[in-house]
Amino acid sequence: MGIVNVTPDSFSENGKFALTKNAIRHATQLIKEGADILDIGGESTRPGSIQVCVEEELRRVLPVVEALASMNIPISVDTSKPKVMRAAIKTGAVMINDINALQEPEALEVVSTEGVAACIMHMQGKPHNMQINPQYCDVIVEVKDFLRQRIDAAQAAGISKEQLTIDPGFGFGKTFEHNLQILRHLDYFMDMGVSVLVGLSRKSMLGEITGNAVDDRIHSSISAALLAATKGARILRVHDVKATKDALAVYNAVIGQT
Ligand code: YH5
Repeated sequence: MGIVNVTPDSFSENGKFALTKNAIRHATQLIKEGADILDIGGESTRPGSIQVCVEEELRRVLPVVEALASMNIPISVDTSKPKVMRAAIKTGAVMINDINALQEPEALEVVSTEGVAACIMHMQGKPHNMQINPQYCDVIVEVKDFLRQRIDAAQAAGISKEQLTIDPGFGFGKTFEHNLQILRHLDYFMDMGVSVLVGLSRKSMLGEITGNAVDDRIHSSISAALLAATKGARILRVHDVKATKDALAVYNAVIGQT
């Protein structure tokens, strides 16, 4: 899954048109690099970030979804807002990637009635406060319990397990140690009857390990992606599609599978 940000802080140049144009150009590049899914996001969810309104998120996301819908690649939309979900699906998106695990009123209903795929992610707190003091008794148990509850809620709303993907949410209300523990024990998440998505690409955990700044985390990101894959992750949400695909090709050639 290639990451396509449609947020002003991702680009030095400004203006609404440039934002759309850059996102489409970047998405086209990721398709060339071999992405199997593109994840389009119009709201920054980095630690400390603030929310944008529905209208602004729609202005950012919809033109990009529309341009990519005809390009023969499944489109995921990174949003927590049911109105954005519905509009994006009408425009051609086939997957909802919700860091808020479909907890907004009507989010479950949109996914259920539209029959699209959905990723439900664990987060402790909200983006504006999640990294202030994350605490768990047992991070694995607590993240799993939350995801199990959300799978149950989704099924009760008429969503099948085949539609669902779970994600432990690296960096979302977790300390460095919490993130390490989750990656170390990622195999524990493989017994829930749903596929697992992992987003580690360029995240601060890799910066802490290597001492590298965010634009110099490609190699550590590949290492993390491969570790996650060996432990059973089925979808890797990444910035560097070609490098990740090459690493997976070597792994698959040796270990088998496709
Ligand atoms: C995720 O894990 N993450 S947005 C900080 C970085 C680099 C990257 C400091 N959306 C996830 O990618 N959706 C995001 O450097 C996500 N899983 C799912 N499902 C944060 C991000 C990032 C943050």
